[in-house]
Amino acid sequence: MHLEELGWNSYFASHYVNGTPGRVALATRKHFVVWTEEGEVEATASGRLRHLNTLCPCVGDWVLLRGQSVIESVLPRRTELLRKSPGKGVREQVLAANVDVLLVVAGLDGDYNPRRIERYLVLARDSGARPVLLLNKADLRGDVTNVIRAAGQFAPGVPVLAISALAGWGLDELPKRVGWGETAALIGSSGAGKSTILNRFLGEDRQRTASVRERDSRGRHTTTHRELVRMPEGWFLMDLPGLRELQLWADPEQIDDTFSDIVGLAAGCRFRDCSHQHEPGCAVRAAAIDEGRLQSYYKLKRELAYLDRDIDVRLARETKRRCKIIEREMRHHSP
Ligand SMILES: Nc1nc2c(ncn2[C@@H]2O[C@H](COP(=O)(O)OP(=O)(O)O)[C@@H](O)[C@H]2O)c(=O)[nH]1
Ligand SMILES: [Mg+2]
Ligand SMILES: [Zn+2]
Repeated sequence: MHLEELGWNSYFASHYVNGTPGRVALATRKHFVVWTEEGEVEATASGRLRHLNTLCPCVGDWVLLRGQSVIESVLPRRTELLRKSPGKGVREQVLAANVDVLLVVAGLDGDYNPRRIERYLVLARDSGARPVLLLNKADLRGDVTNVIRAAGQFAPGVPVLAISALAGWGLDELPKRVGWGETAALIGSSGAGKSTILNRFLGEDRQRTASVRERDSRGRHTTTHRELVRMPEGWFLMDLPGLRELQLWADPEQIDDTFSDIVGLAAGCRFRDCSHQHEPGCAVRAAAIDEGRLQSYYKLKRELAYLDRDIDVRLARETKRRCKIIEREMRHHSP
């Protein structure tokens, strides 16, 4: 298989040094499945790489292999899906690399929540991928046209598709959004229907996919790992399962793209620092922006501002610690 068929392009070529280029199709803590021109190989990370914890290979990455099975380096990523690592501490977690189209899946059932979708859209925008909103379980709703129209309000500029993965309709539109050699990833709350969508694309015919490693008793693809799956049309699909919480790790500026309607209106407020609460001449109030959406905008802004501050505090602490170590070592070595 040619590298281009795996998504290789001039960007990655410009960073090529030496070794065998390959794409990480599946990553666990220590083992990697890598696709190369010669085929699929099982690889491990080199000792050097394992000690640089920032550049741990993840699914979607382009890597350079030494010999047949040692990952020597990770090529710079074109896009990077990040979230704040769950639990205590201020740390980022890379969910996937080099995703071109991020499919934000939301189920049109009792769990439907525009505020959560906004959160995923901020992540998408920050990653550099193109977002597409998939409103799944449309079979449960009679008023799909209205739902799509409403989604257009809180997801300005984002293509919205209503689909039913269960009934199998609406999905034909999807491959048209993803170019040849491009990679799409499914993201969204548990239960939204991501696995059902992936199964639809895999179809009954198991030959459709290059690698299906895990199947449950009913023969369905069950994703426990994030894994690249190649579609016969030449694009890639990846499920990002198991995100029980999505804490953002993004540049606060990135919020503005997701809330471009509010930002656009705010330019017309009388006061430059308008809080859009009770000020006279407030264009945001005048436009009667949905209150929930406005609050969501503030909440995400605050969240990322706090994150920024925490990162600064942590960096300061880390720098201080390093300086102390260096000072101590210098004292140690001075005659
Ligand atoms: N009514 C309806 N149910 C669906 C649809 N897609 C998925 N489901 C159901 O929603 C549940 C969760 O689906 P799953 O694909 O496992 O969600 P995931 O957690 O996002 O992977 C399952 O019971 C599916 O059968 C759909 O289009 N319509
Ligand atoms: Mg799933
Ligand atoms: Zn205002």
